[in-house]
Amino acid sequence: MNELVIWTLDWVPEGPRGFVRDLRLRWACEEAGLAYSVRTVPFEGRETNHLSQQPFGQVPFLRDGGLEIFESGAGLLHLARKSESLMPRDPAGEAATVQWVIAALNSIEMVTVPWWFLKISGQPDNALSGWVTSRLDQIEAVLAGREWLAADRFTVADLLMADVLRLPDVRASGDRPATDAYVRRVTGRPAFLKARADQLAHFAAADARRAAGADLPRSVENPRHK
Ligand SMILES: N[C@@H](CCC(=O)N[C@@H](CS)C(=O)NCC(=O)O)C(=O)O
Repeated sequence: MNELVIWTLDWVPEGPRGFVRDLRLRWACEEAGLAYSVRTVPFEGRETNHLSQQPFGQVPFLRDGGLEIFESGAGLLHLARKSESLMPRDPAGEAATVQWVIAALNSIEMVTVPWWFLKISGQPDNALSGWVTSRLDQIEAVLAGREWLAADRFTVADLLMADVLRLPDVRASGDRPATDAYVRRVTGRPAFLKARADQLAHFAAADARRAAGADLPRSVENPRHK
């Protein structure tokens, strides 16, 4: 059976909860109504304990039958090929969706993540601040003129762009009303709310098991799509 399996960490500290990137894949599966389960690799030793599945020691990665795919963007595009709800089937709509998926990763997140990392490492005004401001202003100008990034409808490009833009430090970095409205609109979708709640529940359950001294499970069935 070609069961979709999303891999994440068995536990993380409070800070990243609700933002661990398995949420992107959960969210896409929820949008598309695809059945999936969630399995885990240990947080302790993550740098080396799953390098055969994710060569950078990170999560998420996805299994689909005999296929294993790492990088959340690659996983999203794989899921988008399974469901028109995530990506239109006409060539123009598909090209626009892929283009904005890459833009979210390579033109926005590529700047915001290192900026954020320097910020939380004690350099709030770091060398990347100007670059972040300019990229966020540019995407603000795009979003001021349209509701969705591609094909005049929700696509996986919106899922990813909103996930990149919703980071609290990014949201707090300036007054950008179109971006705020966009992030609210996209993250108000029931599929996002369910994916986020499920991720939070997953880590809360891990807290409870750790407190009880029990082993953390490697597999968590998704209750909705079993
Ligand atoms: N480019 C990767 C980034 C993955 C990533 O940053 N994963 C984080 C969780 S959201 C992680 O595994 N962090 C643990 C670590 O780097 O040690 C992707 O999009 O999949």
